[in-house]
Amino acid sequence: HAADVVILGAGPAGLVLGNLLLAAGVDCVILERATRAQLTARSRAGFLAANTVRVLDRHGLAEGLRRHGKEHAVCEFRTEDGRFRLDYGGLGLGERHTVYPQHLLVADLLTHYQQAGGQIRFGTEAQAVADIGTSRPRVTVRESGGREETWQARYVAGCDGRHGAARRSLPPGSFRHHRHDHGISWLGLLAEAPPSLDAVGYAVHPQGFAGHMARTPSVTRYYLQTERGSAAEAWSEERIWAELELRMRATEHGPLHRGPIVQRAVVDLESDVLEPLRHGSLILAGDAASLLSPSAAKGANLAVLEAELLAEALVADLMHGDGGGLATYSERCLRYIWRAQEFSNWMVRLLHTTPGHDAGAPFQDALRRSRLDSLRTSRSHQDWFAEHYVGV
Ligand code: RFL
Repeated sequence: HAADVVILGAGPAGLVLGNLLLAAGVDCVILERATRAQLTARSRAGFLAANTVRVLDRHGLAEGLRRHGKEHAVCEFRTEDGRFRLDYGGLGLGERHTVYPQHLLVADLLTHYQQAGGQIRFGTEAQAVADIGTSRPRVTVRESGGREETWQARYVAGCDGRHGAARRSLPPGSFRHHRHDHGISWLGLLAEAPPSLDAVGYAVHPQGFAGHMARTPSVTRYYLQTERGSAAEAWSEERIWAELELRMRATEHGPLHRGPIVQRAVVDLESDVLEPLRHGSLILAGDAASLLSPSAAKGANLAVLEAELLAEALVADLMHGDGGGLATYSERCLRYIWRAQEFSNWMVRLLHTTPGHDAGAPFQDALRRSRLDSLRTSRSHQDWFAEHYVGV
């Protein structure tokens, strides 16, 4: 098998890239480990930044989110010092989020790609990418039936996430792997219940962080900070709601709309960056390039931004013989990646109390409280927050 560009992974990065290459007439194929049903049922992100919507709009990929997404521009902080709301749509650059569940976006992108005649192989797991130092890289794959095959390409786009084959295929010593474990874990929950407030809710509590994010009129995402290593199954529905109500201070600020918990999974807050993003004919985008802690909802947004940059660079190279875009792709993406990492890291420190057994904990905790106080009262701090919160 052969294609000019072999794309590994059909998440937001791989599918945006595939759609853009296809529209420009580039011969490409997407190889995806999951089945179509698995792919379009995986509920993850929901907050799309203004720039993400602009990118999707520019390429005619925003019809579903324009029709069913909801604009969102307010967040509410609940702390030991009371609560305050930031109407971030009226601050900073005046940009808003569009709330549209990631699995619906993935389904839209997939439908668009296939209707345009795009090639995709489901149930096809990339094992390794070889010969990346040449202009004929090869991808070995295993199909769900166990059959092994090889794809030959001019370029391979590694959009297969953090545990994919692209990362594994990088020659040791050829890249820097910056890693940070925040030492914090969240229990990510999906409740079949309408949102409880008309804002994103961030609750800072001595028992730990709790978060509230609307998804659709009947589904809401909640987060509960939990002990590292604790099992999601250890949380009964009763315990989840009791803990959410306690941390979100429901007695003071109003009850939560309860409903069945339909998904629960523990996420360790970790961040990493692989530098550089290009290794000869293998190029990384999305979570394969950099993982962000979910604290600031940046991952899917960066994936879309990088996919557009990569598509432009590949089209220039393959259609016009201009390799300039590919030469600077890594450097340009890394600027966005580190800005997003910086803001996500700031959010982690804003939202979590420091564990009490740490000797510096009371000092760090006082700083966090002061940081929130500044955000509550300083217009310039609020403008800074809004610009980085919605932007990528
Ligand atoms: P994806 O979406 O993980 O897609 C990678 C695809 O590659 C496939 N794959 C392989 N295919 C072939 N061969 C292999 N060897 C393969 N290995 C893997 C996988 O099956 C998959 O289909 O990566 P991509 O495209 O880079 O997109 C990244 C985003 O999915 C991710 O950053 C976001 O979901 C992060 N994130 C959020 N981002 C936001 O921008 N806003 C949010 O509100 C938000 N909320 C979240 C999130 C991530 C979460 N989790 C899962 C930690 C909430 C949560 C709970």
